[in-house]
Amino acid sequence: MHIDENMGFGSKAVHAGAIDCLGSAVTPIFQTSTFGFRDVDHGARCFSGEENGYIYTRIGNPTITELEDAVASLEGGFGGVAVSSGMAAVNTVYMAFLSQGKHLVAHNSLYGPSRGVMESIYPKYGVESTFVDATVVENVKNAIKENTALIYLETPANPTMGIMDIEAICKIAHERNIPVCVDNTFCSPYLQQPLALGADVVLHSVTKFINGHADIVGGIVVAKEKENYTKLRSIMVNMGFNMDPHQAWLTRRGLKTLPIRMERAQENAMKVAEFLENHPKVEWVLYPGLKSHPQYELAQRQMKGAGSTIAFSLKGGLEAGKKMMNNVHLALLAVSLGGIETLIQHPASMTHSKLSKEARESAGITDGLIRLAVGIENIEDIIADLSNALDAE
Ligand code: LCS
Repeated sequence: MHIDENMGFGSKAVHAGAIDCLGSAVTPIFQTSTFGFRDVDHGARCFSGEENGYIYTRIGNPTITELEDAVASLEGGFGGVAVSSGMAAVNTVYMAFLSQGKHLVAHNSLYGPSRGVMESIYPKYGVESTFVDATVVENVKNAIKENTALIYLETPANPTMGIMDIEAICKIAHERNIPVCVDNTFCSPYLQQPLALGADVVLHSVTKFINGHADIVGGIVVAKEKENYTKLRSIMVNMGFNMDPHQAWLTRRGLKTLPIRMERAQENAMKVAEFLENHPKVEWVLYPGLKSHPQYELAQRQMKGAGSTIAFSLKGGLEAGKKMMNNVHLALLAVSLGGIETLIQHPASMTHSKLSKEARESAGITDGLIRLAVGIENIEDIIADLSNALDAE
């Protein structure tokens, strides 16, 4: 299949990166650890980079290349690097841009471990970090130091749904030659393309929307320019962060239906957000599609849709929230998001429990915050389930 760069998103989601293999409609799973060379000189040329050829699956594999090319095409980047998990993607970026004596500026509410590793592991290697409320552009500017080597955003943020102005932050960063990475997991490239807004690197936990079926864990990093792509690829290969061919194949299959899954999930999420906002037991709701969201205008400008993740809190606080979460039946009480099924979870005791209470509170992750990842089930069933759980005594 010839891919025309001018094709629509849906066509690229289906076809981009496809490898013609004996006419098969779907690229096969190259379930092999190694690849034979024609002769010793061929092997040497593959290793030196003089000739493109597969060597060993940790370094590259056609099934993985297909996924990397597809996501790079959808994000509008030079190239993609698929890795074993979203956290491997985060660490690939941290390790590619940060080293002893360097400093990171990041948003204060990130997926728990994306902040956690910076506070518990990277200081051992001489890397320092400052976490600020990056929904206020001025805060990012004020946190930049002489040794700042990376600005790291996650927008919308997990789990507070804060939204950062990618374009404005990239402008400030680039005036100082600092690269910017955006974790685009909550939007997927269907709703937001950070590279087009100025970011240098974009990453995903493909466990979420890109795969979309809650059956694999994986990650990917896409760089806008070749130089950063090469740096990221080198970390993946040498640290052994590579994805597995079977994992890549499932992810590529899931990606084909991303646009229609996302449309349905966000249509459901909008209705759920309105239901929650009007419910007498609900204290507040944060969803970028609601006018009450503090960065509603920015969301309208920066994102093509509001996505399907909602944060909310009940008037009865943590106890009321626990009762509700213990009484859902259709929704699964489970971490993760971006899949076809509705999931509900409690960040303070689950995804963000390893952060200090102080770090959580300053980032707005209150004990009462509940995160809901809306799936593609029938909306009447989702709302009935939540309504019954809210009414449970
Ligand atoms: N980035 C974001 C924004 C995430 O939400 C997650 C996982 C990761 C990176 C890490 O990806 P993983 O290694 O799990 O593929 N978020 C999860 C969550 O909110 N609940 O469970 C996992």
